[in-house]
Amino acid sequence: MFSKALLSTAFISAVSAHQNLHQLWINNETPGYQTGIRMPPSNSPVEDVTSDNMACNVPSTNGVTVETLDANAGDSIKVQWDQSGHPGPITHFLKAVDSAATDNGVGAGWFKIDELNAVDGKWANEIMGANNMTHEFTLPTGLASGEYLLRSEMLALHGAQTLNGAQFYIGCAQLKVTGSGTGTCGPQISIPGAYKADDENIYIPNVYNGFDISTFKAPGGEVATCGGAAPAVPSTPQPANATVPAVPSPSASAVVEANTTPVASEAPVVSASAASAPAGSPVASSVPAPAPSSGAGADEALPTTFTLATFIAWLEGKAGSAAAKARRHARAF
Ligand SMILES: [Cu+2]
Repeated sequence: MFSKALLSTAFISAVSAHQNLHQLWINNETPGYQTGIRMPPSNSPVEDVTSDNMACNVPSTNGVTVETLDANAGDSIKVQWDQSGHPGPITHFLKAVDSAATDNGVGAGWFKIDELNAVDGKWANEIMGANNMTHEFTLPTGLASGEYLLRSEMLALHGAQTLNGAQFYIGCAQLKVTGSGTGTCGPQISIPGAYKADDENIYIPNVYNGFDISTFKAPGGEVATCGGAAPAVPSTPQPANATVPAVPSPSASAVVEANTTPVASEAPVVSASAASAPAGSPVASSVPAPAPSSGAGADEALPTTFTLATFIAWLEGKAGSAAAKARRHARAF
């Protein structure tokens, strides 16, 4: 059983955590806090998957003022995000660019190099939470030399039961890579473009009602291979004890926008269990599927057995219909 104290801590961190990527390490050495990263003007999410901001978040920092970091193909990269209890996966993408300092990242050429969804009932954010909000992966060994944008994406699904309710937290770092690869990496996707609001891994009507997180696969397609080399192997997550960091990151107190979330019942019903297709790939479209036989219940019932992540999600749903929605749409300005 979870203790009451733990639950309330979890609840607080779950509902108060907008987030940014704020630091990275290359082979365990960091250039410093926020160094090499284009920091957006706020820690608010992007929710319109068709927005150019899906590439590298809302532009604020001029990339020219951001240091472009040296790295080698095959290096380990560790990212650290602000504390977050928002349930969902983390993914990483690269895009070869002429200039990491000036390219805005919008459009084709992105390829996925890392993905962590859920392991043993714990979402990536929860696994990271037990590791000081860090996640580690490696740059593909087959990368060609050149400049790249590194895109870190944490997808928060606590609002995914409504269309356009999923939240994308995005941070881009600037890399200059030395590598021996000669080809390109693929499959490649366009951002924006590859994600659709009603993709089955973005719009999940039953996210609070029977959704099996073990079936979830993050948007963006398959992890790429480079020049025939094997794909980078994501680091082995270490789901430690379900320690929930007690200090939520300060989130900007905010002006609340009117929430005009579309009514879910007007949207296509997508079966989450039909998640076998490479979701989020450019060609993937939503798969209309029969409504789950579990019935029409719009009520969000907590299952008799549940994980902490499920409980947090359920709490948010409850906290939520009004307050949490307003909160999650809150903007710093
Ligand atoms: Cu948030």
